[in-house]
Amino acid sequence: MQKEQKRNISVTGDISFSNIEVTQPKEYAAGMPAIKVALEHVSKESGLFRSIKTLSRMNQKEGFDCPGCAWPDPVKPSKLGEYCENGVKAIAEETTFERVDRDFFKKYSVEEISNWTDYEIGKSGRITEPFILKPGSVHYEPISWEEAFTAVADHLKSLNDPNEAVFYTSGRSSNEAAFLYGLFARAFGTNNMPDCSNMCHESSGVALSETLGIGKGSVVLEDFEEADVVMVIGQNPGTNHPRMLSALQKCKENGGKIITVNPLSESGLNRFKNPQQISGIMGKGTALTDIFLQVKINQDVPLLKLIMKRLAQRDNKDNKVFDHDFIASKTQGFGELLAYLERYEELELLQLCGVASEKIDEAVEVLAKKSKIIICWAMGLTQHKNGVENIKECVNLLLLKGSIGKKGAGTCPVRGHSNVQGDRSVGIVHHVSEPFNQALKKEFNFDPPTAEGLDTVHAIQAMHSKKAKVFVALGGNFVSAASDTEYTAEALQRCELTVSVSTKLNRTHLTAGKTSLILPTLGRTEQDGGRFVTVENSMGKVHQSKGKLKPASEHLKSEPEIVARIANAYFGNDTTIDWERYSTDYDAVREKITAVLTGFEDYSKRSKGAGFYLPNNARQGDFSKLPGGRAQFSICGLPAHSLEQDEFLLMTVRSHDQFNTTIYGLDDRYRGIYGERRVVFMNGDDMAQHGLEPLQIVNLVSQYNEVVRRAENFKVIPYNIPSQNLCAYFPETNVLVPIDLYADKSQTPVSKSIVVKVEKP
Ligand SMILES: Nc1nc2c(c(=O)[nH]1)N[C@H]1C(S)=C(S)[C@@H](COP(=O)(O)OP(=O)(O)OC[C@H]3O[C@@H](n4cnc5c(=O)[nH]c(N)nc54)[C@H](O)[C@@H]3O)O[C@H]1N2
Ligand SMILES: Nc1nc2c(c(=O)[nH]1)N[C@H]1C(S)=C(S)[C@@H](COP(=O)(O)OP(=O)(O)OC[C@H]3O[C@@H](n4cnc5c(=O)[nH]c(N)nc54)[C@H](O)[C@@H]3O)O[C@H]1N2
Ligand SMILES: [Mo]
Repeated sequence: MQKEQKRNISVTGDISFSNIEVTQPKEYAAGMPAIKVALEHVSKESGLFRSIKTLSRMNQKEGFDCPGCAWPDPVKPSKLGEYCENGVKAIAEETTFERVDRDFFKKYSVEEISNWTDYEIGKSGRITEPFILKPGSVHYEPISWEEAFTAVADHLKSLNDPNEAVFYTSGRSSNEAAFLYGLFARAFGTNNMPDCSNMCHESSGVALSETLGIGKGSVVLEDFEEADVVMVIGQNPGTNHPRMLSALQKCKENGGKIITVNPLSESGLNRFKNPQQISGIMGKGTALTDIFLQVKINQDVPLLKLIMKRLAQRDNKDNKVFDHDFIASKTQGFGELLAYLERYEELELLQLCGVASEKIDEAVEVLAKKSKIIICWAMGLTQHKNGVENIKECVNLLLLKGSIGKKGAGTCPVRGHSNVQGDRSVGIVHHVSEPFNQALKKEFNFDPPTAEGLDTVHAIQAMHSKKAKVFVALGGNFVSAASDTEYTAEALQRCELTVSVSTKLNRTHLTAGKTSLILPTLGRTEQDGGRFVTVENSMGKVHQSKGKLKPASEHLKSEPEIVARIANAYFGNDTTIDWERYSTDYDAVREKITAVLTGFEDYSKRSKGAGFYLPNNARQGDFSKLPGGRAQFSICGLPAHSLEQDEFLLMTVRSHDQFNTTIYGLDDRYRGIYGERRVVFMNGDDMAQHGLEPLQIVNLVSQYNEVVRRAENFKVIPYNIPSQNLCAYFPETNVLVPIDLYADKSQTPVSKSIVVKVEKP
């Protein structure tokens, strides 16, 4: 037999430059330019009239949930529409007229497509029917749905052990699809369910579970109207959760203060012109941030320690800064925390965090007097070696102030994907939960596996060492989202079979296993036989989502149907689960979710309209399940960095024109970058010290344990960023993150503090 040729796939694509234009960063977010840019995107991709019709259904009670971020909808949606510029771009991307069909794959080989940029790959359009890439072949070919399901089933049957399969989930799947998928993985016999959370808010989940007894946030949207102070730490809502700016605006209008902690002064947090209000479009807008603490990358713990030390100094019998009643009745570890804070010198903490002492005093002054505090955070805290402790330190501050379990206060980990929280609630977890397993057993009469499964990082390592052989992805773009791109690509290519349930073409389809299948699915906006699905927003509210548009192709299937039919093909008659029925009867799926999980009573009915909140003990101030029945203060050490003079810490962030690995365009308007993504933001003094001119071309080089990794061709942009800190976009820089560099306990890749050198080519 002839030996199969290895496919020659590029993991970076084209790295040459486009036409860059640089301006000053913008002073405000949204306003007229946001409307203009949003309309340009929809007009180009999917036609203006069709889009306006679509947008009027978005985030409305009978409509569909925005496929962008997970920020909740207000109880009374705006008459001007409840969406933002980046939600509109997400819709434009999904409703595009472009198609990846038979002709496309006949014309372009996977090798050729892999040389395109991610932007060009994504813009090829919606996938129209199932495709297979056969061993040794470089062209995808059409395959019928039946044959595709049989192919997956046959590969799964050929495995020696169910743990040789990996079932990845990205957070856009509905609760129904995710529940069926988790059920299938467990019935098949594995807990290998890595998901995008592992790269995202896993650190939040771990920290919050250990301290407050629930891995989710405690606030609801209305809390922003009552909050005295909102701290926004390590998050860029202007770009990634634009509708959150309206909540911050309300907080300000009601007299609240906003404290921002970030290495960058992000435009969206400076001033907001609300595009849903005439005054926002025409006027000056609302100033948001009152106090900006420009922290150095990953030095939030020293900063928070300083704040708490100074609060402690002010706290005495006559002037109570801390909520001692709350601390005494609801918490554990207060004395230890205070004693621990004593061990640190002010000067050391000041030097580490890089924030001016007076600025910290301003924040302390505000925090001392106020008691309703919300802390919001996202990837700026989670994606570090000490990601879990970053969040525990935020919880410490909230507990000292009694800011948990009451109105206008609490934790707000701002979630990423629109249903990442729901997917986890209904069972996409690689950990084992004994009660969940027992409930599944009772309801479906099989024995769920009891061994811990693989998360993202460990699934990649298992595929790389050929311990795992089949990779199935319910959405997402695994190779570009994960760390160590070259290594991850190799891991996928070593699989016998890779399967992607996808709406659009992406690089993971190219870094394929020996055999690869693309199973095309309906997007959120599209009709699914009159059925609706359900999703959970960032604040734990579950509600329905119902697509309205004609599907991109008549051959698409819904995610629940694809999952159920894979299961059906695998099990045949040998199952106690009615897969056939679940493939189309989502009410029946929801009944099963009700049966195995708490909080989903009367599910189908309650998810209509405004939806319902899932139980949340932290919101109720109930810590009875924690040690001693109390919320836990934590002792957190300092992050360890000792940079050489020529080393930098690099954070990899999102531009204003992308959704994760989906690149909407080449502009990062708020930061003043147009037409180019291969840029690195650098402090002006550092540039002078290293003899670098604006727009000079450099390579970024990381070296961990002797292994050198390189991301080539970046233009240097002088920017307001702390010294020895750098910022560049993901996924271009994921090649720099070693696979084994991840956060303690949560195993989230360290994408926000990579040690690099800047090399002149
Ligand atoms: N339009 C759009 N919306 C999105 C997404 C998208 O790509 N596009 N992605 C979605 C997903 S999955 C997620 S998880 C969220 C991500 O939302 P964000 O977390 O806001 O996304 P990032 O761009 O990673 O931004 C991280 C922010 O943290 C700051 N930061 C980095 N390191 C540190 C640090 O050490 N300390 C502090 N204090 N700040 C730091 C950065 O300067 C930046 O402002 O957004 C979701 N929404
Ligand atoms: N360096 C670095 N790396 C990071 C991050 C970072 O900040 N820095 N952030 C991390 C984070 S927070 C996350 S969440 C991950 C994201 O990781 P993923 O969720 O895996 O990646 P996405 O780019 O969101 O996935 C995009 C693909 O999803 C598919 N898709 C879109 N809509 C649907 C749908 O409705 N159904 C289905 N089945 N498929 C659909 C499309 O084919 C599209 O190409 O990346 C992580 N990686
Ligand atoms: Mo995320």
